[in-house]
Amino acid sequence: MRIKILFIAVITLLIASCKSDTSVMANEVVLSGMSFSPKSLTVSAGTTVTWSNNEAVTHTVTSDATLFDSGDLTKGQTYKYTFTAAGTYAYHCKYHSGMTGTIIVTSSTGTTGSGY
Ligand SMILES: [Cu+2]
Repeated sequence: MRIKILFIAVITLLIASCKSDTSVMANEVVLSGMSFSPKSLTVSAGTTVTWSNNEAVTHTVTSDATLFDSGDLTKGQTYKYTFTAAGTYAYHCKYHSGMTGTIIVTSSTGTTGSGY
């Protein structure tokens, strides 16, 4: 009986940790269904964005301006890039022309361009 209670406790803990994991991964783009999800992601400067390939198709995360390139990402592989400057960064998958995405980086100070 004691083991049963322990088992339930462990399961509850596992479910709780899974839930907290999903909320932490806010700066993540998932590659699935032949698209980037979310297609457009807004982060503040200094943020590291993680791309995760969730399907059995090889994709790449390639900057339109050749700023970054993940190379081939097979299922389960991830790629990280840290955006240090504000701006709009368009990227695509070099294998699938319909796969495009945008990372919008806002100034980390929160100011919206006061003319400086
Ligand atoms: Cu692709």
